[in-house]
Amino acid sequence: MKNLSPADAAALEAVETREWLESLDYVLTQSDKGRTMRLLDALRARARQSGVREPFTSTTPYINTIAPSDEVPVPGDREIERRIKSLVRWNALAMVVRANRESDGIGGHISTYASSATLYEIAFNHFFRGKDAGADADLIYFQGHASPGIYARAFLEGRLSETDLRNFRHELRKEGGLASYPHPWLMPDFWEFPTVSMGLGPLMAIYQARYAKYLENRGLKPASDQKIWAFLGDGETDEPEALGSISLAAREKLDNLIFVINCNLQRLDGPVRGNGQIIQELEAVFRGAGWNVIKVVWGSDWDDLLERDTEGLLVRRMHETVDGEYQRYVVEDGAYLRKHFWGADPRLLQMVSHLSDTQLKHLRVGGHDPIKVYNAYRAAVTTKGLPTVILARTIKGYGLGEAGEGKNITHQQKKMNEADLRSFRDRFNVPIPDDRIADAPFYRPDDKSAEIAYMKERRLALGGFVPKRVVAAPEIRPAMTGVFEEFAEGTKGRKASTTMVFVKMLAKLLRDKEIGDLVVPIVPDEARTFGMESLFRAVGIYSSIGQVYEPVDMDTLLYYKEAKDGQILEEGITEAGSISSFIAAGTAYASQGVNTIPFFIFYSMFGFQRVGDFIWAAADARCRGFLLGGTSGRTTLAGEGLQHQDGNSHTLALSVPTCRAYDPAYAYELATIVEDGIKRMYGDREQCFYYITVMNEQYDMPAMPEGAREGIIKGLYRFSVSEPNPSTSLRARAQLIGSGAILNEVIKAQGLLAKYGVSADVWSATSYNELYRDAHRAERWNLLHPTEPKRVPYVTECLAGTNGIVVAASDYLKSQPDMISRWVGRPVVTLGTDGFGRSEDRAALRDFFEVDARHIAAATLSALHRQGDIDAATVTKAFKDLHINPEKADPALA
Ligand SMILES: Cc1ncc(C[n+]2csc(CCOP(=O)(O)OP(=O)(O)O)c2C)c(N)n1
Ligand SMILES: [Mg+2]
Repeated sequence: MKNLSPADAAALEAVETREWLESLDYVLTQSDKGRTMRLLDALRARARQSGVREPFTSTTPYINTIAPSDEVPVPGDREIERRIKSLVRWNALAMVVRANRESDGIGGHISTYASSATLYEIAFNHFFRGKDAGADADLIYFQGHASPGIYARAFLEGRLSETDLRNFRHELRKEGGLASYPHPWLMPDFWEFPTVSMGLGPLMAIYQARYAKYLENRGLKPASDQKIWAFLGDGETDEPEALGSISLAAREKLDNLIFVINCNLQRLDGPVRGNGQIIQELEAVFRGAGWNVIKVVWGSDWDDLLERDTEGLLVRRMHETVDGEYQRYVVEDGAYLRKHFWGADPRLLQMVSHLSDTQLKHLRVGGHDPIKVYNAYRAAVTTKGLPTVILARTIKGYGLGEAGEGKNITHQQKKMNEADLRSFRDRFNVPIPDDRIADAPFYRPDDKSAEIAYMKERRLALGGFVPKRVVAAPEIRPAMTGVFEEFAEGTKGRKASTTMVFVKMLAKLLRDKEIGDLVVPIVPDEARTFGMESLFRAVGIYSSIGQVYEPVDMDTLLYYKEAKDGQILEEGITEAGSISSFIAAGTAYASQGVNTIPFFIFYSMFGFQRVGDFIWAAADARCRGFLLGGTSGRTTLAGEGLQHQDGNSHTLALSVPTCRAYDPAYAYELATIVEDGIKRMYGDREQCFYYITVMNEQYDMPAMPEGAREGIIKGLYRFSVSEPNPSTSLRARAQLIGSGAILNEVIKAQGLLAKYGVSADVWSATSYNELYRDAHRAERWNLLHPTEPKRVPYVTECLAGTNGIVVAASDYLKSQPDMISRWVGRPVVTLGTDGFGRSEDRAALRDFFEVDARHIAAATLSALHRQGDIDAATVTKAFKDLHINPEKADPALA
């Protein structure tokens, strides 16, 4: 061969290739696929022995994974299904077009659903199981931007009215409207899972699937055939959250999980991988992670061409064509395709010589072919032992033609003129007469029509309509006797941290007869940090396969016990994964019908500011449970420095409307909050979840003062009163407010101030956020009811009968105490920890941030002097005694 001319060598190679392929075909027809595999293995081994080094490949050829010979026909009536799909398409488009005609710029998306209609319709008619399927009911994460299609189907099903559709993106209209995207907060009977912040859906779906297995393995849910479906965009997979945990899904053998990636090759601005192939790239990533990958690239029209591709030319051409070119072929005509795709090789041109340009143009891609999609789903739902991803090639804006199909502007296309509408109608055969087309009217055939009857019949057979959100779990009113009482007594001289108290409380809750089983501790590899290792042995760490090794600490009391029915979700170092488990557990009262109560404890700095978008989605999803920000407090977490010391999270928590955030100092405060929280969320069904910061500083926990309960929950109560000093004027008084570990500094400051003749009461502010919300509620009510007696904010009520300057110190941003200053009725001096943390011990940190007892006392005296309540000599002396350096750098920017 070496001496041959290039042309002869190529010809010889072609002959050789053909002979080999014919041999392979022979084996394929004569024996089974196993024989073929063995033969290929033998060839590979021989080549290796002779020094052939195959390049590593994690992909398969750019063709469908399922061979046509393995396909089954789609059951049911294809013609009716096609008509239904066309009607859904039309109404989805009309909804967006009309919304934008009425209010320019209101938004909405046509192209996403246009590309995924077949992916959804096949699932709706044949796969998705509704709530009536009980434990088998599927959980479905719809692609956020496909919502118009989901609404349009619900309209045809008779679940949404024409008014609802007209009020798409007009939620505030009198009759109500439809939310832009899947938001359970806004449509609690419809949407189950928020998905529109890209990347969150796929990650939450993985942990949802894992949580379903957890519930089954722990006996909290019957074994089922439930599937968790996540529909996502190909562009969305660039979000790290989308692919970040796919290895977990394979490791956990989540065969209840199906990803459907709508590979329309485009995102918002342009192609996802213009210079490459997103389908191949995703295949490599998912295969490498151990998923079952099903590529649905080509429609049935291509089967015959591929069958005739005896030399592998077409497959090679498919493989070498980049996505940017594929996108171009969508917008160009058949002649262009013939020239540029098929024209690459005369033999390819020959292969399609029997097809007209129009036929060439209309060779369908896989994601628009019901047979291909049906067979992919069929394979997915029967796959055992591993998760499945379906990579479906579609066309963005399918059917929009000139108005946007495959164009780079298509994602944003929301307006269509009469001609555009007419051609869309013609393409999908929607029975709207010419004289009405310009209005883009909604269209719903009569209830008795074959289409509507068919849709309903199919959904009935599959367990009812989807999406549908149902709260299936009963309300519970646990007595929790013996769980919280001891914390009201304090530690009687023994030192403890609020973290230790929390862990003890959690251990008792886990043993509670009524709700012990429902408690779900979640931790991202910080259990030892929080002193939770005693729980390992007590309730076990969840492992879907139990423990197949003898742990290194087997002979110790607190060994690392993994068990199939283990209760702790030890997630490893993933706050994003852990919060996804939290969301699955905290919404299980609806999605799985089980009232699980999650307690997710994490390094507080890596909570709100790291996974804040998930926490927002948790609120949207109507999540319940407890988030515990551990090692919190900018000056309370010693040593760890700038990235670890949290002074921010309460401010971030304020932004989440249903999040009740608390910064307790003492055991009884924490106990009161947790007990109240469980009752509120699971008994009263209040729609909220908790964020509680707990600290690692150890100190004596006092007994609960009489009558403190209500104040603890509302956010403020008086901890101690000191009588006015008879030797000074009555005005030399102060009301000192502290929270978290800084409360102890405030109490010390109370003692320091006494030396300067200032008597001070001490208050514990367990939640500035709650005080602020309460005050605004009252203020708003007053504003709207100008002639009625005023409502008094709780914080005003608390401080109304008191005297003296108000000084509030926090281990968080000064904005926390600042939030109540408007309602106190007199100036408030606020101390807080604005700025970057430092690696130091607590004393140095509190000096640096000016929140220790000395600075609290000095701030009080300084303010008292300014308002004329103490003289200059006293404050000057105090500054000297307390070693206050007035020229010290401002920690806010140091
Ligand atoms: C976190 C996040 N970033 C940005 C957006 C804005 N956005 C909405 S859709 C979109 C493009 C979607 O492309 P793709 O995932 O491929 O979905 P397709 O519409 O093509 O099916 C973008 C950038 C978002 N919704 N969420
Ligand atoms: Mg896309």
